[in-house]
Amino acid sequence: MKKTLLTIAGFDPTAGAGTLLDLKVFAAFGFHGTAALTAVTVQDTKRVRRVVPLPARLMKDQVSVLARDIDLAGLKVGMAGSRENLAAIAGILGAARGIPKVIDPVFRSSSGAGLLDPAAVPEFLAAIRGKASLVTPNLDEAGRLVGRRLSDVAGMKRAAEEIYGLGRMACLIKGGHLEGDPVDLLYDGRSFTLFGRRRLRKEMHGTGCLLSAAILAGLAKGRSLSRACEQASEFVEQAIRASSRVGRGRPIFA
Ligand code: PXL
Repeated sequence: MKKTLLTIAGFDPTAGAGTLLDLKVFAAFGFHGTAALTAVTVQDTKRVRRVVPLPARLMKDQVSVLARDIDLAGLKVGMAGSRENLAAIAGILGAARGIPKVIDPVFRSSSGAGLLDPAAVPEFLAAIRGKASLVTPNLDEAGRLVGRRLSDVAGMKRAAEEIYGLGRMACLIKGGHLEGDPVDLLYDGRSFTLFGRRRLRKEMHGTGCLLSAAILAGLAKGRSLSRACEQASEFVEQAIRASSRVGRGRPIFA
């Protein structure tokens, strides 16, 4: 029987990010993908125009009814959309024991739209503390979690230790916005692993969603955290190379 993964995230009509993208990644790794929506966005491949969070109760019911029927092999959380949804997500994570759980903190879209109130950072941490296998902030999101700007690998290392301490969970800080070649940094509470890549000339929408979905798939296949991160990083690099411009904005995984 095919194993099933769940993404709890937002709806991007272009399918370049959010739930629609996650389902494609799960399928690419041989899983059946399911999705519970946190919010609906109005956007094209250029920018986000509107974000409407769904009622927390509706989000929670989608997950609880699904999880009573289908045994999930893992779940990921992307854009939460609202503080009420964060509180409901805390309950969902607490109930989903013994499976990999990857949290991608989505605070803002790369085109600049706010996807979660910046003042909700403490609630974000409270919701995931001790309940996730891995959290995957980018440089900006990791900076918000520790309360200072990050600009180099030494700063990322200190931040990863702090985030581990805040939440008792492994942390992969994505260095795609570092100057020069990008370096992702994994800290699992004991040691650091660096994943370096050459900077590609191409920019793609949805790389954060793609990476966290691919890591979840690797973990659900039983891979170690560092192996799952390494393979997901290679998957993202291939996806960027293969991405296409389906509209008038940035290329997506299509
Ligand atoms: O890439 C961040 C992101 C995640 N989820 C949804 C989005 C976006 C960015 O636009 O719309 C639903």
